[in-house]
Amino acid sequence: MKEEVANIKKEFLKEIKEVKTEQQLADIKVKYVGKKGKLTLVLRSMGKLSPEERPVIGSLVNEVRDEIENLVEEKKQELKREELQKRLQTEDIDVTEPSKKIKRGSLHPIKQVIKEVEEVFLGMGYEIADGPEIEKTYYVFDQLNTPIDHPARDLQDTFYITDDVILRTQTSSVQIRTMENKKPPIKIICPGAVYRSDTVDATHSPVFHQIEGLVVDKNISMADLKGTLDMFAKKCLGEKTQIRFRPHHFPYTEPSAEVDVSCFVCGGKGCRVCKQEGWIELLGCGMVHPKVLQNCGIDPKIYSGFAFGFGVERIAMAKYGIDDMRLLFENDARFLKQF
Ligand code: 2NM
Repeated sequence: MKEEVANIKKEFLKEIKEVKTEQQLADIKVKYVGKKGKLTLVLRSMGKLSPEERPVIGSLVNEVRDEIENLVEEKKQELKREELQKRLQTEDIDVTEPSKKIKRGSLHPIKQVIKEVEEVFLGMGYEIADGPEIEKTYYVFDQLNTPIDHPARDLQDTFYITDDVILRTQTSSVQIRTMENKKPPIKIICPGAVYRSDTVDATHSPVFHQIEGLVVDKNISMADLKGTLDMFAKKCLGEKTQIRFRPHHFPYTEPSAEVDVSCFVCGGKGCRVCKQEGWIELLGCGMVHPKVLQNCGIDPKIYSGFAFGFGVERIAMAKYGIDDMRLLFENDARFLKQF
């Protein structure tokens, strides 16, 4: 049996010399030391041997098996080196070849408008604030001086989670939280998603985006509000843009106004975008109601403030000439690619 093992080893050494590929190497390994390999079969047939011979042959077989496994591993490394050498000689890389063009996405038009507006207000010394979209009615209605029977609180208009937790219908809750936590001077804008129980159509969506602004300090007047909004309109919509104020009512501001801008498409002559009016409704605003300041622990005898808010989708639609709000939420790449 010793001789048999020696022959197997000899045969193996001859065969491994001829090996050219990793597959051949793997086959040889199986042939000699695999489950049904030649050497393994010797080990299996050891039952025939005498008890004295068994350990001698056993350790010989183990020795040869280790040797074979080592040689296979060495050969494997050798083949790998040869393969690499071959590739280094045959493949050359043209480092001057232009790389594949990466397809770059772009910001969603809503995000683009938000960023532009943020830039303008950052330039005027404002900070950007945000807060939760799931919000307590306390922050969205109570603190904003909205009466208990006000239609804005209606189940028809607002998504209620519980009696006193809702999806925020405006971002003013962020401004309440800021006023409660920080002493004036306060100069913030709050961009973010808001939710209203509206049916989807060309001009409505149950989720849309708002930007609200708030300034609270000593001696803040309506003149500051007007100057700020005039600057904002000119920076965002063009230097020729004019604004006009129309009286309005909000529970949280007094006086309150709606602000229109001269049409930034036709300049005021009348066109499709402004529906021949020459003016486009831009936002709502007013002087923060003394009760709201008081609610937040700010003394209205010392401080005053202004606030404003607008819907981002409406502005984006006017700015980019989009006639259906649904396009902004469908996320069809063919549409989005245009901006
Ligand atoms: C608007 C219009 C007018 C507003 C008021 C406040 C606060 F918290 F200071 F009272 N935040 N936002 C406000 C005022 C929002 O959006 C159309």
